[in-house]
This record gives sequence, C-alpha cells and structure tokens, in this order.
Amino acid sequence: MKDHVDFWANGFGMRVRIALRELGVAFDYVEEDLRMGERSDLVRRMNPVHRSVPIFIHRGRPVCGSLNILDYIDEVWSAPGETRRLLPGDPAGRADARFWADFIDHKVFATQTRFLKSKGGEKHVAKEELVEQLKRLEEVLGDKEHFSGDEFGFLDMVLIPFSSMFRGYEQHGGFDLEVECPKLMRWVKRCKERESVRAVLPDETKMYELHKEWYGIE
Ligand SMILES: N[C@@H](CCC(=O)N[C@@H](CS)C(=O)NCC(=O)O)C(=O)O
Repeated sequence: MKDHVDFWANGFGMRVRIALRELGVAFDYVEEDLRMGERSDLVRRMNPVHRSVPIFIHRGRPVCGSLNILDYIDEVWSAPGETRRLLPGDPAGRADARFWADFIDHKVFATQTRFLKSKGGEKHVAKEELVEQLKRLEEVLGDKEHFSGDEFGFLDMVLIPFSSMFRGYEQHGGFDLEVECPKLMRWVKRCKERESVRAVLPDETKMYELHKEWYGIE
C-alpha cells in the first residue's frame, strides 16, 4: 500500500509524483486541499510536527518532506544494478545534488515567495534576486542535457515543478525568461517532453491564478 498525500499545486509534492512515475511505482493519490484553513486528520496524524504535504505513506508508515521522500523512493525502488537511480551514483555527485536542492528550497523558494508577496521597490529587489538565482542554476546546468548529465534525475525532479510558475514570474515581474535564462528554458522544454513531467505539472495560468488569490496579487 502506497498513499501519496498532496495538493495539486504543491511544487514539493510534484517532485514525488514525478519520481514515482519515473520509476513506475504505482500509488494512490490523496488530495489535501491547502485552500482550506484546517489540515485533515490524516495530515495531522501522519505529519504532526509540520502538518505539511507531501506525505508518502508506505506500509502504514509516513515519510515526510519531499527531499527525504525522494531519498526513500531511491533507496526502496532503485536497487543498484537493476534499474536507474534518482541520485548520482558517486558520493561527491550526491553531495552536490543535495547542496543545490537545499539552495532551491531555501533560497529560490524564499525569494519566489517574497517576490510574489511584495510590491514596488521590494518586489523589484526580489525579482532581481530571483533572476540571479535562476541564472546561477543555469550555470550549474551548463551545457548538459540534465542536471546530473544525460539522464533526467534527482535535481531535475527537484527544480522542474518551479517551472509551472515561470509564466507567473514573467507576468508578475514584467520580464522574459527566454531572454534572461535561455539554456534553462531549453532544459524546461526537454523535461516537458517526458510523460512523467507532462502528467504532473499543472496548467501555468491556473498556477498563477491560485498564487494571485493566495498572495492577494491584483
Ligand atoms: N520542506 C517541505 C515543505 C512542504 C511544505 O511547505 N508544504 C506546504 C505547502 S507549500 C504545506 O503543506 N503547508 C501546510 C499548510 O499550508 O497548511 C517539503 O519539501 O516537503
């Protein structure tokens, strides 16, 4: 039994849904509507510390936190030598991937939130920072097809959900990401050629509409 508790527009949870599809792991999807103020009994029981989603429940035991869940999925379903692994095979590669995943969660996500919430000068500063952080990630990608090389892997899964807000960024900030980060945008297109990514990423207009409602953007 595998239940994945999530909200359709939750970028953290999208990572897990993409990973499960990539590895062909069947699961039951349980929607937790984050627009409702109160968390469900299930979420309160399974993640009493943070009361956040995603939560992946395997054989009755919850695994919380998207990066932690990706690690778990990798350990359980990508047996060495049998199928492909989500994380790089070498310790240095894994450390590097985790470093950039942390950068995405703690820097990019925080800047995105500040950018969407603010107005005027503060919004402008946040926009500049966000573009700078995306450019830094573009440098990490370099000329590779994917973040870990030829294969779509862990860091690709960590970042690609953010692309469902890229049109929102452009509308909100009045800039063109094709001009600012052309290589990164080509990587987005490559990722979207995958069935797993196409099946999971929501409509970009719906995403921005939801964020407008959430952050009171006029
Ligand atoms: N670090 C966590 C972050 C998860 C998280 O912050 N989820 C938010 C939605 S973006 C949530 O469930 N919030 C609960 C709420 O809004 O009540 C992860 O990677 O899974």
